[in-house]
Amino acid sequence: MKITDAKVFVCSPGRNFVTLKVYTDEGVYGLGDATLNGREKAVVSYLEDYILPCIIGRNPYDTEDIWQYLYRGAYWRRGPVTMSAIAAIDMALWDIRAKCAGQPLYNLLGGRTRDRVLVYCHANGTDLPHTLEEVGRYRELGYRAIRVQSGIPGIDHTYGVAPAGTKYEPAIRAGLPDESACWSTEKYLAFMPRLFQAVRDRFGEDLLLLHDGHHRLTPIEAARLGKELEPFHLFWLEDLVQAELQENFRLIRRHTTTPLAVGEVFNTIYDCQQLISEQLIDYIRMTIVHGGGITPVLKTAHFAEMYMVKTGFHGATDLSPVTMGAALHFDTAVHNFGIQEHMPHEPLVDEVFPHAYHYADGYMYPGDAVGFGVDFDEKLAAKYPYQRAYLPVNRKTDGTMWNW
Ligand code: EZ4
Ligand code: CO
Repeated sequence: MKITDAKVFVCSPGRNFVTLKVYTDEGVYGLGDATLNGREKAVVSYLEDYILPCIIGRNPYDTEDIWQYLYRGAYWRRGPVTMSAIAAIDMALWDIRAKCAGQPLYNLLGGRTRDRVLVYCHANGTDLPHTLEEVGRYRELGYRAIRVQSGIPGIDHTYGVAPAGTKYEPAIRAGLPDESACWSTEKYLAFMPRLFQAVRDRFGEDLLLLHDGHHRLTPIEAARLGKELEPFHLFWLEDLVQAELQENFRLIRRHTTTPLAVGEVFNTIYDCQQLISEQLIDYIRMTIVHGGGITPVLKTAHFAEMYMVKTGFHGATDLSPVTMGAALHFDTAVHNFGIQEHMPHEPLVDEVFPHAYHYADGYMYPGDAVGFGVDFDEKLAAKYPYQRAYLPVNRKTDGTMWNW
């Protein structure tokens, strides 16, 4: 079998997605997601100008050699643009392999190790009463695991919380980044124990509770937060600190038993090998699209399994249904799966990417279609051209630039 052609599609059915389609001489095609939120066109160029010409004529079964060729052969390694582009190719080739075998992808990755995939949703409110209302609403929808984010008294606009009457969405279609987010560590740390106390008082111990700190604390502040939230038994605290320095986590770990998750911005095993081998985290979030594809993320998961670190894949709306489909097959097959983030796409996105996976009663199911079970409606997608969009940026209350 040979790769005969490959095309990149950029569409914006409510938000931007970059989708790769790889064609073969046997009429089977594969899909890959290449979306890098806020930097979409850099990946398009990486694919079209540099990678695609190198894979035409290759045997699509050679996923290992093609991955190594794209990773090693570029000389310049790693980074989100490079790794998202390589990921798209790798995903498409695994999709082709599974379709040619007439099998759902999970049967090529180890088969079923579970019947269903535990997911967590996002509840966010402008203030504490609104957040409690949202947690209650998601609990009614059947979710067992809920990420709780709340507006903080004294801070106008914080991460993960949408302005009243809108939905949280991690990119804004506009000319320039939104600079309205603002940050005060003191106010945040003072509020968090009150928030989780209120959630446990209202809903009891059964719900699995998660929270995303979005890289804003120093290690000692993160240690304090983990310690103070221990009575509320969180499922995890995510991205408390920026993670360029893996040693950061030694200090946090020394002080708290609250489980830690990190890695949605990671691109290779080298971003987390120390975190995993020193058992400084409990969940690794690097997922297929930003982690270079199925080939390397499978190796990372197997490495993590040795250290009892579980997967907890990123699954925000900026990861397309192609990634979600591939991730759900992966989640079904690997033994050390922990949880999967689920931030449902808008109905129009689901129409552009028809898929076999579904949500029911707190879990997701990959479906039994061949490949990832995700398709792409090119005609419908063409009606929604690319629109420039940025993630917001964040400053401290005195104007200092900080992590969003
Ligand atoms: O900020 O997907 O856990 N989820 C997150 C997301 C990320 C966005 C970045 O594009 O942190 O909201
Ligand atoms: Co996050």
